[in-house]
Amino acid sequence: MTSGLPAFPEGFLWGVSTAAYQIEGAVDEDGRGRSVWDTFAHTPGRVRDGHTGDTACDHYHRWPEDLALLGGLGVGAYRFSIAWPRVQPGGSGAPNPRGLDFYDRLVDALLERGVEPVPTLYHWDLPQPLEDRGGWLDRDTAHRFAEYAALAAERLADRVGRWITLNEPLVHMAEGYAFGTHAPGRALLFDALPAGHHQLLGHGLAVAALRARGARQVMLTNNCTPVVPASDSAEDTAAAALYDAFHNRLFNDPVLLGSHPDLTAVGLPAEPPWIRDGDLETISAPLDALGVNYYNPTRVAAAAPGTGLPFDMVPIEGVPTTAFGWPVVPDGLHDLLTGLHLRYGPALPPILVTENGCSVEDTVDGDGRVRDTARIDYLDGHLRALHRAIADGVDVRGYFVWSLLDNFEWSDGYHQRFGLVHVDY
Ligand code: IFM
Repeated sequence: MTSGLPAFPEGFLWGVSTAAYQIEGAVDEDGRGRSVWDTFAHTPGRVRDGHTGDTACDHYHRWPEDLALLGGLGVGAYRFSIAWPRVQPGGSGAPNPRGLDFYDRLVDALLERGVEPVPTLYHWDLPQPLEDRGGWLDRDTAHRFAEYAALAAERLADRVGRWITLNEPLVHMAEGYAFGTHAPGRALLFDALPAGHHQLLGHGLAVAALRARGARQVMLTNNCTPVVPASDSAEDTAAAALYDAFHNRLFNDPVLLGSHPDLTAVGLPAEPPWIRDGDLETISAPLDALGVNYYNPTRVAAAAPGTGLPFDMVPIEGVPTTAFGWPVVPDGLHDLLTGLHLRYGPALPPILVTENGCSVEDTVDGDGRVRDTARIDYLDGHLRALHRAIADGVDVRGYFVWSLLDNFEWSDGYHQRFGLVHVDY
């Protein structure tokens, strides 16, 4: 990975990422409440082979070993997520001190190693009692999220400077509420849109709560993809623009521009009733950085009959794919970053690439080692593309690999290995 890589700017932040439900396990310990993922994973047929996060990588118990592995990588930062149901088991009210103690110890141990802790407050593990009251479809969840953010900051902001509010609200809305392939498993198609807006509102309210408690840098992490029309026909081009509006602009425009993309082409209202006066001002509070997760570009054609969707995602031909079947297109990272720079201009804050990586079917050699050539090639290509984007003027300040460890890959269970470190489950 390092041979011949060009030099990155002084102070560039190198890190690795994980998320609570994907690695922690210990779902019944120290007063943790249930989350939507506990419910979903224990519902037959929802997760491949019935896998759950009950034990995951047992990070809740083995975190000192995991931090030793992190130390061995020489990274400057570790992005992890705080499990809301550990901090507020019922999703509201007084904090559970034992839940906060876990992250308190983790933060101290990271700082002792000279590694910057970068917590994400929400990586999809909504406390089940909040889902029972409507989850992210209910506007009140945004207020509950800000209350939880305040509790986390009261305990940790004396040592944690950089905070991420939400991870990939698009993916949570789409997979969790529109298609039902993730928790909480609702399949509402366009009726899921309020779940996206309420997450962004929660983000905006949390920004203020975090800053009031000493957070120095606050960010949101969005999953972004460069969208490529399948042909230059007017139909494919229009479908690609629509897909771009849903995947990228729906979550970047409100935050960076204080506006909402036009989705009237699919019959949605120009002024959606779930967006109330003042919401966009709250949501567009200036950020210290934007977190960008990149995996692959998306090729889009005009709608295919019978899907109920206004666009069709079609394969990108002639490129390698990951074990997940995702196309490997390093240039897509360059195109994404330069595209954001062009689209948002001065409204774009510095960027941290908060996730990038690939799943690989690792094989452990006779000597116990994984010779991870496919992953090394993937990272090498993406780092070169990232470097080119910086050379082209995009202000990127850091890069985090997904993931430190192989872990629970949501509805694919333990089948996709994204880790720099191989886990023998
Ligand atoms: O594992 C996920 C992560 O939780 C969010 N971003 C994408 C990763 C790979 O699918």
